[in-house]
This record gives sequence, C-alpha cells and structure tokens, in this order.
Amino acid sequence: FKLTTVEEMEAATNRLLETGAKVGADAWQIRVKNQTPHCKFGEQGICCRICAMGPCRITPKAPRGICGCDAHGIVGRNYLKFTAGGAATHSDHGREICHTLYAADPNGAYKVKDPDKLIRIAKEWGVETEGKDIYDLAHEMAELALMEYGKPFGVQRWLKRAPEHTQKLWHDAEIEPRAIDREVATSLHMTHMGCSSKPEALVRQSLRAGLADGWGGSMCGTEFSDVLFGTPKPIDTEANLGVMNAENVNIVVHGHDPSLSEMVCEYADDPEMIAYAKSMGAKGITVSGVCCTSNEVAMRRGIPMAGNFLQQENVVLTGACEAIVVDVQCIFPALGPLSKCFHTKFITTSPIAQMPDSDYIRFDVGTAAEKAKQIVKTACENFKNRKPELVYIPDMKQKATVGYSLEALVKVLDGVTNSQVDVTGTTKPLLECVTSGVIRGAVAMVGCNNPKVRPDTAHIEMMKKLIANDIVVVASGCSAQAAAKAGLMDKAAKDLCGAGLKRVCELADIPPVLHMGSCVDISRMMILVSELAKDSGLKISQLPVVGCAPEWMSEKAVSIGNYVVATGIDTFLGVDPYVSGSSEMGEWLTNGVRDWVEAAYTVETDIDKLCDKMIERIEEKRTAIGI
Ligand code: NFS
Ligand code: SF4
Repeated sequence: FKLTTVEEMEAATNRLLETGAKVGADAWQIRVKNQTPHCKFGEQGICCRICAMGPCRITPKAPRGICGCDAHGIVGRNYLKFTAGGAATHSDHGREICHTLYAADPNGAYKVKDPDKLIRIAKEWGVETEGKDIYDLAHEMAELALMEYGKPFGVQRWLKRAPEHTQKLWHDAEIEPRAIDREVATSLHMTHMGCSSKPEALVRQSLRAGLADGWGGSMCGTEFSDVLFGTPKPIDTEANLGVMNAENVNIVVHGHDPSLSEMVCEYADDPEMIAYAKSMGAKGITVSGVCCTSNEVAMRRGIPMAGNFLQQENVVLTGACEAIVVDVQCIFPALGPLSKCFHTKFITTSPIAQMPDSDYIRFDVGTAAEKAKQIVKTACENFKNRKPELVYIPDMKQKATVGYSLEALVKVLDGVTNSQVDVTGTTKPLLECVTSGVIRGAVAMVGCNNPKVRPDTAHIEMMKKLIANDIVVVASGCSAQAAAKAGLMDKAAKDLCGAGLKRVCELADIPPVLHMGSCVDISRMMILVSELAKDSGLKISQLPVVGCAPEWMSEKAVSIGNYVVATGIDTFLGVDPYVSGSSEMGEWLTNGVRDWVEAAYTVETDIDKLCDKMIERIEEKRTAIGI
C-alpha cells in the first residue's frame, strides 16, 4: 500500500496542462499569476463599497470612510456579509431538497428510500405518524421544513438536538437562529449603510446566521437527502482522475444538489442508455464526480470521485469528458471557454447557476427523469466527437471506503468496546476509545482547496500527522476528496496510524479518515458531537475534538466555521477570512466569542504550526477533563 503524493498529482496536472496549452486553454494556474499580488485592502477586509459615496478604503491617513465608519466596522460588516452569503447558499440547497421531498411520489422519479428516518424525524418534530401513508408524511414534513425558512415566530426546530447546555448558551447569547431566511435578511439589513458598525454585534449575528445554516438549512439538506436517497452506509469506491475510462462515455457530475446527480446516475445505469452508448462506439458509460455532488453520489452509490475543487478543469483537460453536468455552487465559469477547446459539453441545469458557453438543460423535479435521460443521451452522442489525439487520462486512482453517516458510524464502532454493558446504538464505544486514550481525539477536516495553499497538501499532510498521533479524522467536502485521492480512505491506510488508532481501525474495519459526506453534511458532525456530549455528560467544548479548514475559499466555509465555533468546537483556519485589517475583529473571533460559546477560531497560515496547535488543543482538553 502506497499513498499517492501531491507531487505525483501535480505531475499529472502538469501533463494535462500541456494538452491545455496545445489547444489554447486557460487554467487557474495561469489566472492566479495574473491576479497576484492581490489587492491589500481587499485582503485585509478594509475596503467598503456598500454605498455609492465610496468605495472607501482605510489607510493610516484615512482611518475612516466618508460616513465615518472605521476599519473595525468595515471588516465586521464584510465578515457578516460573507457569512450571510454562505448561509444563504447552503440553506437554499437545503430548501431545494425539501421541495424535492414535497414532490416525492411512489410512481415518480423521486421516492422515499429511507422511510424509517422520515418517521424518526417526524416523531422528533411531534408529527403524528401512526397509520399515515409514508408519502403523505413526506409531503407534510417537507412543508413543515419549508416553513422553517420563513416562520414568523420561534427558533429552528433542529436546535433541540443539541445538548441542553449548548441550547442555553445560544439562548443567553441571543444567537438562537430564528427563521433561516430571516437570519440572512437580518444580516444584510445590519450591514446596510448606516446600520451596525460595532464588531460585537456583527460577530454575534455572524454566529447566528451560521447557526441558521448548520442547525437549519444544512441540516434540512442532509436529513431529507437521506430520506429521499438513502442514509449512507459504508461503500467502496475509487478516487482521482484515473476513475475516468477512456473507452467509455464519461459523464462528470459537478455541483451540490443530489436531486440532479442521483437522476443522472440512475439513467447512466439504464440498460437502454448503455446500449445507446455502445451504438455510439463506446464500451459503456462511466459517471464520476467533482466537488460535493460527487461526495453525495459516492456515499450512496459508490460512484467514483474524479477530484475536488481545484481539479475541476482537469477532468475536461483529459480530453475524454463527454459531458460535465453541473447544478449549483463552486463551478468555475472557466469551464465554459475550456469546454470549447475540447469536444466536452458543459451542461448547466439550474436557473441559479447559469453560465456563458454552456448548454442549458433546465432541470426541475417535475421533469427530472426526462431531463436526466436527455443529458445522458447528449453525452453518448458526443462520444464520436472526441479527438483521440487529445485524450490522456492520468493513470492515478486510489481505493476508498466512504459513507460514514452518523448512523453508519455508530454501527461500525459498536464492535469496538471492552464494555460489558449493552451500548448498542450510542456513541459510547467511541467515547471509551477516547477516554482510555486509544484514540486521543478527533478532528473534523473540512473545506475547499485554495491556490493560496499548495492544493491538497494541507489536507493530506495534516491528516497523515493526525492519524499518526492516534487522532481520528472525520472529513467532508473537498477535504474528504483530497483524502480519498491520496489513499487515506483506503482501509490499508491504517498502517499509517499510531498503534491505538490502528487497532480501532482493525476492530471496526474502517479507514482512519472517515468520509462523512458533502459540506452540508457537516451537520452530521454537529449531531455526532452532540451525541458524544450527551452520552458522556460533558459539554461539547470539553470534548477533545476540533474543526479545521486548512484550504478553505468559499463564503459557505465561513458560514460553516461560524456554526462549528458556535456549537462549542475550536476551529482552525489555514486561510485568513479577510479580517486582518481589524484588531478588534481578530480579538472577537479568536477570543471574545469564547465567552458566549466556549470556543473560538485560530488562524495560522503555516500549516505545520496549524496542525501542532490542533494536537496541542486536543491534549489540553484531555488534561482538563482528567483523561
Ligand atoms: Ni464545500 Fe462543496 Fe468543495 Fe469548498 Fe465547494 S465543493 S460545499 S465549498 S470547494 S468544500
Ligand atoms: Fe464609505 Fe461608509 Fe459608504 Fe462604506 S458605507 S462606502 S465606508 S461611506
């Protein structure tokens, strides 16, 4: 067993960029150079353009904008706007899933695949389930969930899943999220010209908007995706560009909403479509994924992962991609012009993400089957347009076992206990591993790639160090894909662990880095820590658990950071969220918020140091509770 190194991945990328150069393609590696150095004002968050008296930028000579706002107010508002963008995005994805659930039909494209989970959630929400048709229940629950986005009174239903102590902290700090859309709208209201310029208030609302995402919109996204498409269970798959198949029609799904990718996978598997692909000269159809939608279909169907965020152009550069089918979020507009250099069809599907140089096949729940079929057919028909001289798929892939939803995790860890008591169905076996010191703690590795960090290096190097130190890693989003591409989600990676974690991996038959899903699935991690706290009688903030986004880039990632911190988990960032221009904002985020939620941020761009600080924090937490 051997990990794939970042150097090997970079060599493969360079080879693909040569193809790109041949056909005159642009690439992010080139555009980064054109954009560097970045604007210093923007970098420090001290540029304001929220009113037309500006834009104003803060310098020693001009310490205030025209309205009199200082650096702290400007940085604070920018930070809150950034968060609101992320909360809106995740939550709107969640909303789409609720609409899909509302359209679920036993004879239609979307079915209820996990009725037990639906009933469990209905009971949690106090909805009568007895004698009710499962589809009636689905529609009722979907409507209730949609109400969470705009209800005039009260706070998010999902908050009740948190330990009482956490709920009290949220209540006392006045950061319990009300209606999801309201927290986004309030954030935009607060950041309007002439509203809030006090960092404390802006940070408080940032946490609240984040919580509306993680304990609102994202949780709807995760939970109801499970109801519709099945709750993930451990499943084998493969990762990296080598999963594409030169002899087959290659369809790459990219984006976030499983409503689209599930249907594309469904039809790509249809014998009629496979026969059609053969009639076009291919041997079959290979669907692979990029970004979070890839995580979704990998977790539920074992669909291979072609790569993560900064690898999206690479799939086209293979010259073997018949169609890259996208829905929303994290899609490079670059894919339009890039696809024009090849035979690739760049198919956009969502009114929310429309891009030049794409074929727009509008996808909606009502016509899902028909449109998915059309997309697969288009890809098959495009096979004959391939230019064989441009085809090069790097022979690079790793095995991965994915699909560790909370339900699955609890199940696999049940076997790993010395305890004589019956602990089935709780997190107690995991707690026992942690308290005995066999596992020192856990790190939630999440987030994107960012050219500011050598892509994937931070994810991979940190994970290697953590597991060698007997710290188990749960991963999601593009971090999870970095792990899978390197081989860290292969069960054989247990050999890279310390003795304790290795033993646990053997007993539970798991890899040391556990794939918990897409970025909306970070809500799974929130439920996991909540269960750990309840089962141990500790506060979430006392658990030897931290969060880390070493290569993050998106607004969504900041929203996530805010809800992870607000849930009581110290969070470590490898990229600064444009706050260095304000000492006060820095102080609030890295220290001040601790008074409200018992956790805070650490920002450290030196990745080695970042990792050491996490390990240190985990050990501090262990000492503090006497384990
Ligand atoms: Ni998350 Fe998913 Fe990846 Fe970053 Fe984008 S795909 S929602 S934002 S880039 S991890
Ligand atoms: Fe300038 Fe104030 Fe307007 Fe911002 S709100 S652009 S700081 S005048």
